[in-house]
Amino acid sequence: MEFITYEQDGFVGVITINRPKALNALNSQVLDELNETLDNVDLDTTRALILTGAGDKSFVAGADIGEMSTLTKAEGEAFGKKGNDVFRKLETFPLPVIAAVNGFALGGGCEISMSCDIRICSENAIFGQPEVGLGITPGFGGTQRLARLVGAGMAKQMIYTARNIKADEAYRIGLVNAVYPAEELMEQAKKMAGGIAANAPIAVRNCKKAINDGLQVDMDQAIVIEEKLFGDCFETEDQKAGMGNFLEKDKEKKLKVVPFQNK
Ligand code: DAK
Repeated sequence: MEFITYEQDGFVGVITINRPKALNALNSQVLDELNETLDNVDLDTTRALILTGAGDKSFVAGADIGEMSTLTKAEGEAFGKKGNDVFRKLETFPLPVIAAVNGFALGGGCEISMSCDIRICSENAIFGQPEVGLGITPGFGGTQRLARLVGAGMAKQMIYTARNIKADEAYRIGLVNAVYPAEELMEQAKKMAGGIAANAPIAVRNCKKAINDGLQVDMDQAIVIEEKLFGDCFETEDQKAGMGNFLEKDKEKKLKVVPFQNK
């Protein structure tokens, strides 16, 4: 692959968008390669993913403006679908995905980070949805995911004004969970991913599905979704070992990683 690198570090997979000359802007090839990378993640040996950008300046500076500038309506739609399909694949991926935002996260960059489960960023990170300044609306789910994450009022302000915000403001409005010095960002992302990977994988996957699916429906339906996914954990090795360790009061054993069981 030319623009995506994938490294496996224990149970954690690190996906890097690697097009630093264009500040990791998303062109069709990047989207295709990202799609293929996700398809190739080994779900038996991986428990969490980290998504980041190459270099120390940019996470993703948006969709590729050069490529988009000449699109016809039909091509624009096809490009939008390609992006939306990959972003949705990330959002519904069976493993948790942490966005380690190491610089610019503009337009499609902000949007791809919002397709991840959790966002942490470096102190030099800049978030924004500048699309209205380019004569378009956010096209990779920005109007929907930003409003769900930070509330409609704040999302509308960011999108209508096209004003970028710095890391501390992104933290204040709840767009990111934590801000770290740039040199600590990946270490902290790996620490968080490792913490997730130490827990029962089927339970973690089911939690992701319960939260995501439950947010799309009313509370009565959401509780039914949770019940099903809760029930689904029983009779797994993870559930037997996790509860058995507690009941045996074996602290050492309790702290051990529960053996992975794929379903
Ligand atoms: N696309 C293509 N190239 C980009 C780019 C981008 N988004 N952002 C940066 N680059 C390239 C620059 O052209 C430059 O290339 P060279 O001239 O060196 O060849 C190189 O990266 C370095 O950029 P700068 O020289 O500009 O670096 P600075 O530090 O001066 O400025 C910057 C950094 C991030 C402030 C600036 O590059 C900038 O404003 N970039 C554009 C940011 C932006 O507006 N992003 C949002 C793009 S719109 C849709 C689906 C999705 C979308 C739309 C429709 N459909 C459903 C159809 C999404 C839209 C967007 O994301």
